[in-house]
Amino acid sequence: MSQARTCILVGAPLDCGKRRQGCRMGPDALRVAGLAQALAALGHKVTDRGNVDPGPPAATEGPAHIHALGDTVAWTRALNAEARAAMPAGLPIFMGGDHAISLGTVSGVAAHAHAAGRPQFVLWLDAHSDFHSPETTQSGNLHGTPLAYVTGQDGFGAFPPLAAAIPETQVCLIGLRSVDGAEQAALLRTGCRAHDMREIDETGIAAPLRAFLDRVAEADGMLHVSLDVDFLDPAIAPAVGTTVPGGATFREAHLVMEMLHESGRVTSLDLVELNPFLDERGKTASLMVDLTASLLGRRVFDRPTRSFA
Ligand code: EXY
Ligand code: MN
Ligand code: MN
Ligand code: MN
Repeated sequence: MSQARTCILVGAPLDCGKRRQGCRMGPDALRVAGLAQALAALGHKVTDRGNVDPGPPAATEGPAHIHALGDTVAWTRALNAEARAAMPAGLPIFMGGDHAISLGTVSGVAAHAHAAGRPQFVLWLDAHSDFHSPETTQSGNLHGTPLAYVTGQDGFGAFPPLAAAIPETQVCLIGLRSVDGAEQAALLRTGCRAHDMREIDETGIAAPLRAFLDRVAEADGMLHVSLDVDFLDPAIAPAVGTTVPGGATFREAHLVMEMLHESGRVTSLDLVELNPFLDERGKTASLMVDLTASLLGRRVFDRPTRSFA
């Protein structure tokens, strides 16, 4: 087993980034599925900071069709502060809650990296690009906006100003198969590396990931991984409200996590969109735990850490 880490579990039962409810049960489902025990069994020190309390909704204005804007702004402030506090203490694992948690978690880790003078990179594992702004979203669901916010796109005036926007060239998306027109246009204007499942079908999932990890290593970067349940194929991970057929297979997902472990670059993690109300006897929650264990070093056969630089 490689270096023991201090893993800091943070519950973020945010369930207001969309209308279908259930993600508020995500943190406890991951706890019941044995996340802490799986990491401790690998030799890591695990602390659970409980669930974040976002406080009252923020008094804010925004487009009328946006769902729960005040609540989501309050969550963003609270999770940004939680991320800044957790980063110096170890590897924070933010347990969602829907993907709107990343408005706060990713902006917080980016603020920490900026203060430390380190470049922040983001790997977005998701069927969706989550690259809408409150002005471009048709659904009004803010879980479809976090990556646009943390890279400094326009339209987030209701949200806290960023301490540091993440350069789009330091963002890699893998697993895409549901991207709206406005998101495509916005992504094309940026330097984000966006890899859809058609490309993965042709090249395999390792090629674009290895190229990205080489860049993180060359820059001596910090890497935040944001894992949305719907990155995975619905057949193996049904417990999410936004399933899209043709997702990552069990082995593709574990390969990604194993390569991330071997890179030695991961400094923070989101586990999002788990809706236990839609699960089948906990199989999705258990898979998310197993994938996190692979990210933290679980192997059939131990192998030297391979440098990607
Ligand atoms: N692009 C669609 C929307 O904006 O509503 C779907 C977004 C799904 C977002 C989930 C969290 O990944
Ligand atoms: Mn997402
Ligand atoms: Mn998604
Ligand atoms: Mn820009």
